Formats: sequence, structure tokens, C-alpha cells
Amino acid sequence: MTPTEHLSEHGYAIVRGFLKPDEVAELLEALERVKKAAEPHHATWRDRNLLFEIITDPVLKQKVLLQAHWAAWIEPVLERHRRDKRYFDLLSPLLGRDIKHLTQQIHWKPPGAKFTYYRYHQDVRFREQPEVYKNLETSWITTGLALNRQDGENGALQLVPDSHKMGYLGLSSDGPIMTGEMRDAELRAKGIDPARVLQCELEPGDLLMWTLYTIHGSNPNRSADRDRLFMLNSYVRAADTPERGEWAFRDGVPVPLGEEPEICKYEQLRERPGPFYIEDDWTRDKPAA
Ligand SMILES: O=C(O)CCC(=O)C(=O)O
Ligand SMILES: [Fe+2]
Repeated sequence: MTPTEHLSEHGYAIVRGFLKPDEVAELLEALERVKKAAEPHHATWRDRNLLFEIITDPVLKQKVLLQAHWAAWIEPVLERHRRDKRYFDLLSPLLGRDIKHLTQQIHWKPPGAKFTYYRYHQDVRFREQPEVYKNLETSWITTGLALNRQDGENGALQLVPDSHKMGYLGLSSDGPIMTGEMRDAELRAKGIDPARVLQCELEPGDLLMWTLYTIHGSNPNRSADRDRLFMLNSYVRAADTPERGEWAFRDGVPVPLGEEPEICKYEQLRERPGPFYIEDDWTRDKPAA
């Protein structure tokens, strides 16, 4: 079974050794530069699609960088990576030859920090506009690239195989997905046995793929000193999302980022491009226990 067949059949696929060790090393260096670029900021900061999500962690009592969105705008290694031909080869059997890029995110899980988990959810929860996103069951694929080893201890991604055929279930819809906790009870309430959860253990360079309907989440990083370095890129069939996203491949040919950003996930890009700080973040919605 090819990875794309596995994705269609089971709602996820794992491609072992998607990147070679020297390519992983190059990306790790790029991640360090992104971290440095975020360093001067005291809180979450946006400049157009580029976003550094920075919170003051209630346990570590210091600021932590949890995510960077669209760091490809400041980091040429990431810009090249986002349109690597190997993504096209993986995605085109499902998405065709014209593919757009909707999310580009680095997720860190600083060891010891409180907010390093993601409650079980389906990403379709965040795609609420039928007028700009069509055929969401088949037009959207998220990829997650492991840049270090990920396992139970440092909060590897967990998912429910075959859950993509269950429709939208509304898991964790009572609040942000990074507060609260990953509750097995939540799965049981939807008729899902928590024993079905697959812990996606990944080695550096392995790539995971999932759909907008695949139930997934991840536990906090409970390791003493290992981060969990995960890079997410989501791609869509261009014909189904003509008004959103950056081109990744046009008739199979990789397309670099242009002069001006396109609206991707950040809908207010034109009205409020920034730069600005977001001081009042989701951690205040439900204060840390
Ligand atoms: O980084 C993770 O473990 C999961 C992230 C996720 O599911 C999301 O951002 O939608
Ligand atoms: Fe997700």
C-alpha cells in the first residue's frame, strides 16, 4: 500500500526516512535561527502571516516559544523545503498537479513547560468557511515532519486510525486545544475506545500525514530535557481553495513564495497586516490550574 492509499484508507500514513540526516541537520539549524528571530519579542507577535507564539509559561515562569507560523518568510531553508519535490510526489496522487500551501508551522514543546499538549481534535474544526474551502474530506492533507525523536515521553502525536470516516465529532470544542487536558473520557463519549489510539513514534526525518477529520492530539512533554521538534505543513487541492493559500506546485512545478503574502489561515491579513503583539492570549481564557 502506498502512503497515500494508507492515508485514504486509515486517515493517516507514516513515511519513514522522508528526509536524510543531513537534511534534518540543515532544518535544525534553520529552527535555531527562527528561535533567535523570536528572541527579542516578549509576547506573541505577528507580521502578516509570520507569527511567533510566545507565552509566559506558568510552570517555568519564563517566556517560551511554542509555535512559529510561516517562518518560511524569514528562513530560505524552510522556503525551499515547503515546495520540495518529494511533497509533490506524495501529495499529487490525491491532490493533483496544482497544490496550494495553507499552513506552515513549527511546534516546539519546551521540556517542563505547562502548555505543551494538544487535546484530541479534528483540524476541520478550524476550517469554518465553506465558501473558501471546498471538499474538505479529500482536498486537504496535513504533514508533520519529525526533526527529533518523538515518543510517549516527549509528547509525540497520537491519533485514532480510521477515525476520518466518522464525520465531525466536536471533540474539545469547549475551548482552546492547548488548555484543559487530553481526556480519554472525551473519546469514550464519542464511542471511541481509547485503546485504539496510536502513538506515532517517529525518528528524525520521518513524516506523518493526516486528514482534516482524523482525530489526533498529543500529550505534554514529560521528558527532563528533550524538546519535541515537529514541523507541520498543510496542502490543499488548488481548485478547491482558489482564494486561499500560497502556491506550492503549479502543474507539478515548485513555486517559491512571491512578493506579497496570500491569505492563508490569518483571515485579517489585508485589514490588519501588523506587525503587532497579541498580549491577551488563550492561556488567559482558562487560567492555569
Ligand atoms: O503539535 C502537535 O502535537 C499537534 C498539533 C495540532 O494538532 C494542531 O496544531 O492542529
Ligand atoms: Fe491538529
